Amino acid sequence: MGYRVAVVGATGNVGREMLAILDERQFPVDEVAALASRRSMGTEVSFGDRTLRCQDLEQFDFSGWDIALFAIGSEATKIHAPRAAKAGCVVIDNSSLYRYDPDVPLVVPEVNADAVMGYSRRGIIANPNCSTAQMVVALKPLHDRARIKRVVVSTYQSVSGTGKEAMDELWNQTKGLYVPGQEVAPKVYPRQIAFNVIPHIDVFMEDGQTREEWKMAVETKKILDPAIKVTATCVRVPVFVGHSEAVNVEFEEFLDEEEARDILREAPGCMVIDKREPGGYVTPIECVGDYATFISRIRQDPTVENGLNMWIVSDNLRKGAALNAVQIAEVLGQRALKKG
Ligand code: 11C
Repeated sequence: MGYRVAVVGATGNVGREMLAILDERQFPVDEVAALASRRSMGTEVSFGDRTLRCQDLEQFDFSGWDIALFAIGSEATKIHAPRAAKAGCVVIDNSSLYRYDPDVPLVVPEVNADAVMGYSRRGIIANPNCSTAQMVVALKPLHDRARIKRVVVSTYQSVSGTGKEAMDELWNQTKGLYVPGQEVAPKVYPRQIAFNVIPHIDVFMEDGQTREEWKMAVETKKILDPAIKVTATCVRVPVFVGHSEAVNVEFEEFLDEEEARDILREAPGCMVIDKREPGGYVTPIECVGDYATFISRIRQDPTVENGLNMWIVSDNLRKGAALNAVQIAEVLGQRALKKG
């Protein structure tokens, strides 16, 4: 006996990945519903070798459904997630709407799987921001060994984090630069993204940081340890899929780079590719379609007492979103919503 699972936002970048990963990981389903806004009603999406026709989210009755994986904007989530939870369907939400609610667990299974049980408070579990998810997977085993005090992170985030329109903008702008008269003006982003980098993701806050930068700090505290200080600079780069992060970590205790490498090699969800030679590291292109969080360039930072530097790369649509959501569903299935 399997679960009845609804994927909400099934036509989007993340929704499609959710369907692909449910199938790849053979999540035990009896039935899958693909839900989308009315204008996508009837659109066909793939679920393994099957084709699902999208149903109208507005009209969908969640009664009798076990789990809903939400990958839509916060405004629509605000209406439909409580409606699903009230009908008894546990919501795993990829938006930022509930992440900071103390009654909603924010979960990365490799880090705080036990927190899943907090689902019972509101019937909702939140999925973190993509740049946070991959970072905490790598930080957790190192924190367990040497206690992290402070993290300084600079991100190199792909345009798929913004959505399909942004991917089209990068593609069309890049092509347009080579064809006189076909230049494409910035629309999704405030500056040209082709052959450029933009130090701005999400909205600006009063203190000058962006909300993406704020999220990385606040979410790391909620998932891993409230004592860890995080300062971030988040940058959009002309890459289609895969977020990269240059991470500087300061620990309470000394941690040798060799030991850090060994710890990360054994850690769940982590894959170390770290040869000190040209190409002996991971770039976003190699991580696309993979589940792992890749760690390269692990090295001592001699400018602080107990410092390490590293380079962390992952598929932002997978570990940063869809995979993490399906992993949460797996934990929920094992620990709470047992079937069969
Ligand atoms: C980006 N990290 O790359 C964002 C996308 O809070 O879930 C995900 C935003 C979020 O633009």
